[in-house]
Amino acid sequence: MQLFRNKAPTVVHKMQNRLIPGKDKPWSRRQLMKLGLAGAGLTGAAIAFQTLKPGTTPLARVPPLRNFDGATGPGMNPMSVLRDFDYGTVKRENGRTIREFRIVAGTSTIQLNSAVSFNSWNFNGRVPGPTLRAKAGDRVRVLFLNQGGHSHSLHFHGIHPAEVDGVRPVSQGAAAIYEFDAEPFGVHLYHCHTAPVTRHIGKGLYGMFIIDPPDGRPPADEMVLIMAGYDVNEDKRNEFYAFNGKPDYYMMHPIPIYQNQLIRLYVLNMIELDPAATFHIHANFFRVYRTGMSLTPSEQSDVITMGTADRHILEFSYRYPGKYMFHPHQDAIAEAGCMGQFEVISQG
Ligand SMILES: [Cu+2]
Repeated sequence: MQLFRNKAPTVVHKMQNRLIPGKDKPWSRRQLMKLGLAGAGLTGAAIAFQTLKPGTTPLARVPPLRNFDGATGPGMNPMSVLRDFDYGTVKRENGRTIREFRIVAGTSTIQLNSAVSFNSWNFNGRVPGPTLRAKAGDRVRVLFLNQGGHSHSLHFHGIHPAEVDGVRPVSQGAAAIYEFDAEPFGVHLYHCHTAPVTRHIGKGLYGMFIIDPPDGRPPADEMVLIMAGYDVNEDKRNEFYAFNGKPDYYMMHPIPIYQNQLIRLYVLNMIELDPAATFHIHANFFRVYRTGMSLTPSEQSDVITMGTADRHILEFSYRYPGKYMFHPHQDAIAEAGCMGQFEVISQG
């Protein structure tokens, strides 16, 4: 068993793009010039970066991941997406915490099954994009570089001024900075908002944006599940569905969790072209924190209906060891790839 500190950057996100320096290093003035960002409010020098220190948070028990195949292409592994939280690089400016994220739009191929590959448009080489995580009241600064084959943008959900709402296309090779306060706390999302938006999201340009409450949440084994669809023949219908990018992945590779351990799921429905999807777990009930905007649950259920862009925190623990499926209760969606299972490991 491994112990992971809750609310800490346990996994270092590996940037796929060489233009972008490691997250602990500042962008040099030269790199900023190259990206067209110099003079846009950033001073390349005198930026002291530091990694978020986890502090003295209690511990949650998280099973180690056994060997899982990485055959889905670089950055396209749902198991590495699952518990990967990008806390950005943190620095202080005028007494405030600034959390800086780097997002690069690009293209790469996802193998949906042994026969079908899909030319994705994505953020940082992965579908879904990185799960960005801040604390309520932080200042969020997102450095966006478009290296994709089309114009793209970054539109965040949350409360912010119009000029950083991300509906203005950023052309190929260009960069933009989006800066705003992290509010309100909850589970949010970001996605490309360049028309036709359905196509840009359907190609893979979306990710989760978590704003933690000021005092955090109780320790838990936290994970992200994002539902999405793939319209591979462009007939305005989804032929495939997936959790975290890859159809049926968690059926073939069950998610290990411990018996009686509090699980905190951050669930987002990013399925375009279908009006809604449900989310159901087997042999259990979850507590629902709608949009993650409360510290007390509003209801309990074993199935919840989510329109496109709906997202919630679902908490539960499994009493008995064994394998338990989770999936939308619309079986046509589940059987086309949006299905997975937990493997509950005995604590006896
Ligand atoms: Cu786009």
